[in-house]
Amino acid sequence: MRRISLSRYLIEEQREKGRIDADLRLLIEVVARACQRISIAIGKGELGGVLGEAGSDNVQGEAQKKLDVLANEILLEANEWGGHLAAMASEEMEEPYPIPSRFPKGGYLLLFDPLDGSSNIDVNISVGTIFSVLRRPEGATNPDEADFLQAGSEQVVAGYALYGPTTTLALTLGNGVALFTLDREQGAFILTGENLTIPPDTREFAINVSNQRHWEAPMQRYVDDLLAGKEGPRGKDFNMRWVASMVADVHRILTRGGVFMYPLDARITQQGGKLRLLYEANPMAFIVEQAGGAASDGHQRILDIQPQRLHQRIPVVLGSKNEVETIVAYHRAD
Ligand code: AHM
Ligand code: MG
Repeated sequence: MRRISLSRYLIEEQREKGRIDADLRLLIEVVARACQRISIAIGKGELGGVLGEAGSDNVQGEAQKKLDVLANEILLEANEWGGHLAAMASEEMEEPYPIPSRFPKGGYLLLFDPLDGSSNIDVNISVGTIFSVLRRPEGATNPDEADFLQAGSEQVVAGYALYGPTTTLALTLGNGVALFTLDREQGAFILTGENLTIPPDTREFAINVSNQRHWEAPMQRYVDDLLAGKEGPRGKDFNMRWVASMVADVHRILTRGGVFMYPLDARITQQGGKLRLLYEANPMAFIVEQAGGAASDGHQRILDIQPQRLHQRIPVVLGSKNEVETIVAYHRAD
């Protein structure tokens, strides 16, 4: 493995392979730099005075943590002046964030969940940042919500930073998935994995099983069959893992396979699910597909869904391809 920096990786993707343009390269560099700053803030923990509640609610009515707010500000501030973006949208903001008029505008839209896994911040468990990049639609000089409503298959770049024992950055430019590890002394992301591949079969699943009684019938049946193990219809034992930070759960799947599920639940039917389509499900689905896995809402491919709203939520099933297909078959049989 060539231990090259993210900067060099991106230069090669631009110069030799022509896969990205200079603006997209700058965009990814800036997001990665913002993630480094978030990583430093998280690493200080209590000593940095960043733990605990911010005392406000976000657009989804969820209590914001200080780090949710800080990570959002870091990403906005880092990305607003470079000239590569036309607008941004975030889990933490009701409306899209326009690029201030004193700065030039570019051809891309950036969406993010600045700090995913908020319930894990105060207990020193891994959290992450998820991001997705779309093209600014032709003629959209001041992009509004409608300009962000593009199917996941339109994404040009997606990635996440995982703030765990090490900080890692998974990135897809639509041609496989590369992994970078933050070298804290150098202050640079270094390439540590290329062409990541999710094994098609698995014996590991991730779901918040405490919600089982609220799920729809096919998901209840599927998990019952997993729990029945060797003696059940699946004929093998399954292991369960649930970090409750989607980034960490997806990263485990990218590393060794598995399925991750956040299904529809009777208490959140109105909302359509728990996870957000545009800045959680879509970027993760893009990454997982690029690693040979699959991502579905139980019925259709996530990347094919036409979004209706910026903060739309959907059920999510993603990971090892054959297992995702098995889950879709349970839904079809219903
Ligand atoms: P968040 O964006 O507010 O942090 O919520 C999303 C998180 C996911 O990271 C995780 O998979 C899920 O919510 C955990 O939910 P639960 O607390 O129900 O286990
Ligand atoms: Mg989230």
